[in-house]
Amino acid sequence: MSTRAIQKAGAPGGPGHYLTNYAEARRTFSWADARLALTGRTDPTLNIAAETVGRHIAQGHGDRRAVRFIDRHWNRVDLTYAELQRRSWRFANVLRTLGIARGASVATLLGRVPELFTVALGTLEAGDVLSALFSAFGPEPLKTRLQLGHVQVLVTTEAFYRRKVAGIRDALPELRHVLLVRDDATQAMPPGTLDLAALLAEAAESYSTAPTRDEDVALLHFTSGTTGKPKGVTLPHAAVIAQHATSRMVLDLHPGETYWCTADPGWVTGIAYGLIGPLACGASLIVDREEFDPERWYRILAEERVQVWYTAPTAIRMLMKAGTALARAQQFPALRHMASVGEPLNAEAVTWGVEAFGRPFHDTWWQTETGAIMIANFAACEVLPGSMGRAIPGVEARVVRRTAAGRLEPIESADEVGEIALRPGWPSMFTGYLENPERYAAAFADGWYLAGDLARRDADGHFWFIGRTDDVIKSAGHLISPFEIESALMTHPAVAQAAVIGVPDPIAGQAVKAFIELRRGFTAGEDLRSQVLGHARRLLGAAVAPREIAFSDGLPRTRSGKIMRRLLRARELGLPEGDLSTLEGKE
Ligand code: 6R9
Repeated sequence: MSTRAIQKAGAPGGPGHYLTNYAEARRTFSWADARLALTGRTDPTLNIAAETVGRHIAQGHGDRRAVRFIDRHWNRVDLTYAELQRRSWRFANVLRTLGIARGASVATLLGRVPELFTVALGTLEAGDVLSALFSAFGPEPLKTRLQLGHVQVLVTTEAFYRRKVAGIRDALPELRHVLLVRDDATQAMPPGTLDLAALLAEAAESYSTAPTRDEDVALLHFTSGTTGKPKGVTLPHAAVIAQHATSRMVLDLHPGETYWCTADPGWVTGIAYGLIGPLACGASLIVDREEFDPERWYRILAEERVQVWYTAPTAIRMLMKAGTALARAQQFPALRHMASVGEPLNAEAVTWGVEAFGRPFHDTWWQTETGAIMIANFAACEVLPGSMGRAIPGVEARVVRRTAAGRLEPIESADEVGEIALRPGWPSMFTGYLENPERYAAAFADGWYLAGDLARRDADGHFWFIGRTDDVIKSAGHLISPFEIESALMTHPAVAQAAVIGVPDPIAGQAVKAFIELRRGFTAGEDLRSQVLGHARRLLGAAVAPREIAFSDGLPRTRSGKIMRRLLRARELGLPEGDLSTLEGKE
């Protein structure tokens, strides 16, 4: 735990850090001030779209570049803040013309394309709820989420529609409209769809922003649990206050700076820090439409003169694997701050940053439920490689244990592992799990929100990640529910029972491994393995389907017949099986 701290010099010639003295920032920070710094008002109304885009136009920065999209052929498309506003207003009008009422759910199933920004901001302008879905999902997880979210409008591409949505459309009676980004305008539209570009072209270009209140739901993100369906996490419009404040305090992002968040919009980071937070800061965003490629990424960092970069451990480890020389072949004089999120950032990855870029990666911790970064290594502070950092100003975070009397109490010693607990009261905290108040209530006890992550906390308040309290898998930064994968596997006629665990993977952190028991009459073998794997990929999408399938004669079960994933994992990893009370976890 006592990895050597990386001391840092200030950023020569760069802007001063927003947070220079941690202790003082904790003493003086208030969410009321953070709100005022964003909106300039104290009344409890605000709208994310107005605070991220409209505000800069009102302040005379409409001509500033808001986003630059880079495509496969290195063509760049730039949108100014003013253009973003015009497009989002048009989309808000499209929703009204289609008869969509305020508060309805609008989902996107899109890659990192300009239309994503139009639809996301337009939906928020209109006071509707944005749900950005992961475009690598297959039809099954999409169906579950579109149903759970009562989604009325889906915006997707023609290709995604044909491949993933057309086949489940009958199961989505609440889905009123599907709007398509067209690949080929000469082809006929699939039945039951509308052309997004045509609707935007006909729509009026001005819109009066919906007067949403702080607590009105703005965003719906799906996250995974151990059992049952995914959880629909609702975040309020006030989330922008915390996303803005942390984009400044943690990402140290200044107006006009070039910023690159590599997260996909289908996960919470891609919306909170790939769109809302940095736009609220008045930054200039880089969006790469392509998938990961080391040379491409270095070229983007160098040519675009990226100043602040927010990425993830899996990507960093892939860059490390491609070799330090590749990074060193380029110069990154503009790059002044690098941060990471989503999975444990190993100490080697932090220090590799120094080797390759002359500066460490700054780990940050948060969750869909917290809506914004909660624990972080700050730009102006020394970095302890392997530590997630300290609680942000405005948030009290501890690790807690349960006393014999059943109460939660903070642990004072770094020697003891406990669960991360946060005192509620920050503006981006989730307002509920959709239609699951019991699960929401269960996340709170004794005045704490319990995050479901295990950690140690040292005397200076640095958090060191240990693991999760549940069986949820984090692979390449994506939160994956074992239950959802098991359910999909069990729809194959040969599969009687399935159990899914995460196994260590040097790059992705964890990889998904499935164990299956066969029905009578089926024989284990390579043929069947690839059939079941193909079936899982078709239903789930390759990004979340198991990487490995093993046949099992008898999966370990509790007396009540529940599969013991923890025991399975202990056996797989060669860990002691003895203490089954801990292996069982707290399902
Ligand atoms: C933002 C995001 C949340 C879970 C979280 C934890 C893991 C996130 C981490 C980290 C170790 C970090 N996690 N950041 N683990 N170190 N710096 O990722 O949200 O998809 O909801 O996942 O991810 O387990 O509880 P989400």
